Amino acid sequence: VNGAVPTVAALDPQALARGVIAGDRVALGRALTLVESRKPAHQPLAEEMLAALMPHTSRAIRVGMSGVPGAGKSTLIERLGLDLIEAGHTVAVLAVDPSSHLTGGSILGDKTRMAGLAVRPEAFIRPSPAAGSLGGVARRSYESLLVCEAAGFDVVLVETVGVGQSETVVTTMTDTFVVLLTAGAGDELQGIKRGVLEEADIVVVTKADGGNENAARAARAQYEMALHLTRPAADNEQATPPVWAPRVLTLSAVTGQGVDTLWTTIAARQQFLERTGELARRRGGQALHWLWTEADAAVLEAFHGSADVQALAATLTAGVKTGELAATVAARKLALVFKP
Ligand SMILES: Nc1nc2c(ncn2[C@@H]2O[C@H](COP(=O)(O)OP(=O)(O)OP(=O)(O)O)[C@@H](O)[C@H]2O)c(=O)[nH]1
Ligand SMILES: [Mg+2]
Repeated sequence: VNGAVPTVAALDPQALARGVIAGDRVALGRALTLVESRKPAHQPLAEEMLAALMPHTSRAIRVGMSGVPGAGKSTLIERLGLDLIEAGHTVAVLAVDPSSHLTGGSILGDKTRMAGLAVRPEAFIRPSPAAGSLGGVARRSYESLLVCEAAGFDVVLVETVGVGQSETVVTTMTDTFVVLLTAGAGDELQGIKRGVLEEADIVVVTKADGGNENAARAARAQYEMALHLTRPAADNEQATPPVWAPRVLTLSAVTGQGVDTLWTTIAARQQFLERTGELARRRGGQALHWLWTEADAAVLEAFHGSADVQALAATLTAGVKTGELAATVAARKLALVFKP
């Protein structure tokens, strides 16, 4: 399914877009490989294809799932995904993992951990693009999400590893941010960073099974208390902007108990977002975020690649090192010599 991108000459971005929209899985795999590609020759083709796909995007429920390694993200996504298919949905699973350096792909979102889901024709699982800067990996995942929407999936689940700064990056591309935690690991509060709870729309205490139910319920109460210190306890749709109060749930991805409540909570939040107009506002803001992130990256790359900048830098650095020239003054000289 991870269709290789044919040679540039053989690539027809319009035909690829038509294939994606028609639900052709080979075309989808190729389209995703194209947006993930770093080859300069692929970029204009990817851009033309995305332009053709854009009218078919923005149709799915977009959910981000974050949690430390081993928290149970893949197991939950498999369970939830299978339940959603049972209910008539189609599900795409993406991953954002900048730490991955395994053969250009990621263990995150690995199909072997979602074996039941991977074989379903109603599902599509795409591992994280190759390791790189967080911004670079996340940008590709954002484009992959758009491609999957154009392919007709009505739910997109994005798995993100909860380490470094990557845990909250899914909030720049999803409607609902689910944070997975477990009880009994001594991690109730410590180990989980404040910024993550600040951003969470739904907190899930998972692995509530096999005698772990009481610990999970206790952890849930603790997280609820902690959340209420900084977050509202009830929704307020009249406020500007409207306020969503984070929910805290317990569930087991192994027995399946509580997974239905997670979905009804995600669906309730989606209705809240639509009712209040927040969905369009949030997605518009996310699109602008990616506009400026991408523009910044492009300008920075051109700046560092500029012969003028490199030549002037070569003459300025010695003086900056010895202190004859202020670093800040040299920096402005470099910026002024740059002509795109
Ligand atoms: N008992 C129990 N075990 C679970 C549950 N969910 C996941 N596990 C187990 O926890 C381990 C890690 O689960 P994964 O789903 O791979 O966790 P992950 O968060 O995707 O991990 P990474 O992708 O490595 O970040 C596996 O051994 C699972 O079988 C659950 O609800 N109950
Ligand atoms: Mg996983």
